Amino acid sequence: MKKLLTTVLFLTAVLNLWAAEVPLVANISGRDVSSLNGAWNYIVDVQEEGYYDYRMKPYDWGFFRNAKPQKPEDLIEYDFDKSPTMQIPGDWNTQDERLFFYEGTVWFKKSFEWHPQANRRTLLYFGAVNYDAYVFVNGKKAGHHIGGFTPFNFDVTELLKDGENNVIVKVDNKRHAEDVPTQIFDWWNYGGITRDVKLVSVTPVYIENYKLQLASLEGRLLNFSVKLNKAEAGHQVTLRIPELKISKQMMTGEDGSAMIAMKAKPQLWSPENPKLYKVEILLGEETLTDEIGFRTIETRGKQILLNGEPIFLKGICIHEEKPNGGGRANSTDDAHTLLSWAKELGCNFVRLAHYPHNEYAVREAERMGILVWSEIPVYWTIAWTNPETYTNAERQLTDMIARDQNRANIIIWSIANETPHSAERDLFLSRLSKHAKALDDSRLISMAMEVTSASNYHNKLQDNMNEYVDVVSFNQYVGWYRDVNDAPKMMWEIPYDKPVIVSEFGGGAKYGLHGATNQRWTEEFQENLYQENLAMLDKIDGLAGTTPWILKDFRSPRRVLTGIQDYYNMKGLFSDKGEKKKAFYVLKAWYEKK
Ligand code: GCB
Repeated sequence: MKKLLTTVLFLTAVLNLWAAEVPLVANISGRDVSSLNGAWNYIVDVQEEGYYDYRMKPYDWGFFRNAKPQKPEDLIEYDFDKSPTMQIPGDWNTQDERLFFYEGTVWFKKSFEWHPQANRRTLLYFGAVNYDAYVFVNGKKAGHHIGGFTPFNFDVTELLKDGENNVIVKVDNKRHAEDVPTQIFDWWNYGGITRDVKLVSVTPVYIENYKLQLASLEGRLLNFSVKLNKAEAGHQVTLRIPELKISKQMMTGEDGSAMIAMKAKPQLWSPENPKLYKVEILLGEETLTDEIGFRTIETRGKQILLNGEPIFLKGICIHEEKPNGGGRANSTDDAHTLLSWAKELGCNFVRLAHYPHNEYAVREAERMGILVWSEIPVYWTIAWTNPETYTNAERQLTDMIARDQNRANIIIWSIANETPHSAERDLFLSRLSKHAKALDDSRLISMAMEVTSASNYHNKLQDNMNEYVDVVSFNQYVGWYRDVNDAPKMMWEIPYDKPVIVSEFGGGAKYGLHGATNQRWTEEFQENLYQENLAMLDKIDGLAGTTPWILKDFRSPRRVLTGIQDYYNMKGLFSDKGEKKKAFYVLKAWYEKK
């Protein structure tokens, strides 16, 4: 009897505690999901009272228990159900005035009905939480995740019950030197559950990820590979592309994956013809549907070739911020507005700075025929020698690629922005570059390098990371942070036989402020800066594209000049409200000639 009791107790403990982070499921929009978006209760917890006791030890009776008084004399000093609500997905800074500058901890709670189905498992998926998230389901820990811009999911099957359930998330967006990004950066540190939350219903064995690509133009060979969540042989997977009359079956091997190559003559995806094919992947009774485009991207000497033809990348940098001061962008509509502005400018390319943007943005760009540079927030002075910092950066890179590896429009994975030279940094970045190539050798690797100064107007790019990139990119602020009015005299030497992208240049202007061309912050100053910079760019040998800084003014805590910046970086070609500054027309005219 005693033994039985021990076994029962042991099993209960194991089952109760069993929840795990599992590798990311790709193509979330093609899955059987229930949304947990909407109103979530929240409690601002400056001192993390909900997590630590008064001796600063994590305690069992934290807010994640969602406790309620059982007797009149019970003391419980919080109540989610009496606390205010905010919309999820959404940042807290723009939904509660008190939280505009807040960086710290906020708890969120969502209650929902759930009816477990036999022979199905349930994953709890977050599109992104900035930055540090502890997730609890019905009072039990489901998992912990760091990194503010990539998705993650936990298998919470054993934590859910029939009827009412709750998810509680402790979100902390305090900055730390060893984080990715590090302590200082030039954008708003929007906190909260900033992207969709979903419950994903899957079969015990399910398709975790897949890759479908045009391998080469010659012979038009498509490569398909698929990976199940379990390393099990003998599962039949079917790939169908009805419009191409393709229907192929394959069996998984012992590692739970399968691969197949097939001949096909798809129309090629390009900015002029962003053709996507409906693709179905079947495993047992489950069908996963996606829309996939086929193209090739490669370099030849100093050229970038899309589908075998040289292309000039007419780009612009974009931050993931809603137009009109609305905080973090998180929908197809937001993406559509921003990308339409880029189109109006004449762009065929965007640099989604400085972190992976939401999946809606990447997919909308793909439908609109806009090529994408996607990057991780290895920005400025990262803790290069800290092994955990490296693991964190690599994890963000892995998840960015896992989420978006089937997007035809993504042509560049970027691993860093403006990082200071050192042997430690070279080691860190070279490892990231090798990791990206190992996961995906079908795209180009780049990073935004720096040339900080010139002697006698001669600028030379010298960076050991040259070996580890396919495209040499660099940011430069001639006319703004340096050498005002000297752009016409500048010469550039890029001693590498690789395509060159000027991944940033620009200057600030307040929409509607007019004056002389040498008066800072006027539209005329910015207009002149663009004229001079574009003439300078025309003299760079091997220039294959540019992404000026930036599409729209965006919030930044670094930008404190009252009356001009008011916490906005003003380098946008559009104001925050979508008004075009004069420099917009200069760049547009230049792109029309390219
Ligand atoms: C840069 C950074 C970017 C900044 C920009 C600026 O070099 O890459 O994140 O916002 O300059 O405006 O100073």
